[in-house]
Amino acid sequence: MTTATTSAAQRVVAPQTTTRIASYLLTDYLERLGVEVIFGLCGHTVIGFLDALGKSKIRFVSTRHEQIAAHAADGYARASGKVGVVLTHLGPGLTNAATGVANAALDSIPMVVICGDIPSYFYGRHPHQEINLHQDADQFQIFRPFCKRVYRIDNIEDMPRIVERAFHLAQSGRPGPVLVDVPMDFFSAELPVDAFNKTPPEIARQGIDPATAARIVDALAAAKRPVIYAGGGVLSARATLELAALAEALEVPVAHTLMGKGCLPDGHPLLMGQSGFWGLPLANEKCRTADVILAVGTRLAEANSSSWDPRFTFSIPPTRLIHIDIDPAELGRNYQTELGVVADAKLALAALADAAKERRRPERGRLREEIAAGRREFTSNWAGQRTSDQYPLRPERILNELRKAAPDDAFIVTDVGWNKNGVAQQFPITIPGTFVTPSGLATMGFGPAAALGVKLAEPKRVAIALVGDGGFSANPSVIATAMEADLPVIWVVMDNTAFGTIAGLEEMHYGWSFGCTFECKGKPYLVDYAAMARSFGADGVAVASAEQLGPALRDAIRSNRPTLIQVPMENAPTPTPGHWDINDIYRRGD
Ligand SMILES: Cc1ncc(C[n+]2csc(CCOP(=O)(O)OP(=O)(O)O)c2C)c(N)n1
Repeated sequence: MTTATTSAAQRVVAPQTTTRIASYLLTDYLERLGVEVIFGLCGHTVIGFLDALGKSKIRFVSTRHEQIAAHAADGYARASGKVGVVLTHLGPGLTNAATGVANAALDSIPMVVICGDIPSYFYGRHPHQEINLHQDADQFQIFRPFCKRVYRIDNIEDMPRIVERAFHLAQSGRPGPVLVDVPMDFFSAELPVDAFNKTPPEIARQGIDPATAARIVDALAAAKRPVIYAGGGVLSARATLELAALAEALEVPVAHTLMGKGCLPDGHPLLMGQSGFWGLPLANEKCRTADVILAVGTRLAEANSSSWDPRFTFSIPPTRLIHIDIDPAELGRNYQTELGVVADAKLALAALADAAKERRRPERGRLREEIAAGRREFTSNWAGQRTSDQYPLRPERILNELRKAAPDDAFIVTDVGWNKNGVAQQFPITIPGTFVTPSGLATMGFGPAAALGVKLAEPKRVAIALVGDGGFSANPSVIATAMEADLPVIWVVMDNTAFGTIAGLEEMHYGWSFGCTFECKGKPYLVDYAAMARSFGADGVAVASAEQLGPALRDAIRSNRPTLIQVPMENAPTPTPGHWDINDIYRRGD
């Protein structure tokens, strides 16, 4: 600072404002924020950033498709609890990434997407790959419906502030993706060396006040048929121990959503299982006939609520609903809600469990026996299939072999199809967070790519992607990335030569599966996925009988090499004890 009283000598020694190229300052800043990996794909707009990234401590995992980068960052975020970071080129890079980013958004995954854009001084003149049909340089708007915020940096001086805001917003409240769109000349611009001088605040999580906690505990304790309904928010808040403490203190049975699977270890005497269309009859029945439901960290979304039809999963009212969620928009949206609480699931459940411990545990008669019997009875429906030697294999046999071979703490990453629905319904998970699945957007292509990020976050643990042949072949270049980045992921491809789930649905309603099966010249189109894996330099195993699957899985786990196991499978539907409204829509003509 120069003032009238500053001496000439002082002026001479005053530090000069030094500057540095912005991309180097940006990578330094990302390092300071704890970013350890960025998933992405290059383009002429981002090589200025890549140059700095390559010289930093941050790892760059280069994928062959931006959707893979976004899913891998998503998987990394789920397994590590940190923000997933994605780097994309403009235009096609950004549109390719959109599916992965939208999938993360609908599953509330913290993510920051850094995207290169056209040079700022060419806005609107249609330089190479600019999207400007409605507004100059408005490609960033493509992400608007599924990002918490989209930033285009219009002044280089704003870069530090915007990047700080992006990391703050991605993680705070209900987590989600934020876009930072950077005109490529800004990566090369100069900024003062201390420009990135502010980091995101540490955020105190929102708890629940004692009076509200007492009111909820009173309601559960006094209820005749209470249910705790756990969503993915319980897992992302790492609140499973608090959930167990509350359920046990008040002897309340627990049902869960797809994302809530793993909220209590399988075999816990109060765990009923998933509700809804692909749920368990026991869970649907207890939810439907409950007098009080405490829902925590859930959207009460369609599939798990049997399209909100009161005959199947939830009948609210007369059931009284108490709902705790971090996002006020979720409260009261689908059901009449007696009490909504905006709070962090971990703090809220801990407070409830503490308040509950002071009460006498209510007498619930034969509840635990009923739960055990209900689960046993449902499982007995496919007891034969679990050990069936048939070839192509029964999907239940595949799950059985997988559960026996995979360590308890292995990550099971699914895609969509039988894999997701079957695992959610029939596969025991004992360690919270080991089931990773796409719920809200439920896109094909998630599983094979998300497993890469999961493995990177937890390199010592096994990561197995369980996927259909449709979902896998959407983007087989995940194998190249696994090889290049040395990520020994296992892909189990459940090969029914079809988009099987949809083929089955069409067959059920229309008597054929036109447009849903893989055919070539009128015959099933068989693809050698195992050979495809070998061509990438990975291991590839084609299972030729049911008994080969277990050893193939164990070998793959032992080898610690990227391995694809191709398992021919019957296209059998997943049981659907609940309801999905779409089934009433289809009409058949002649
Ligand atoms: C990108 C995308 N397109 C379409 C769908 C609709 N869809 C849901 S399940 C499914 C079939 C998946 O086939 P596959 O991966 O082979 O698994 P399977 O159903 O045979 O178990 C499709 C097409 C989707 N979820 N995502």
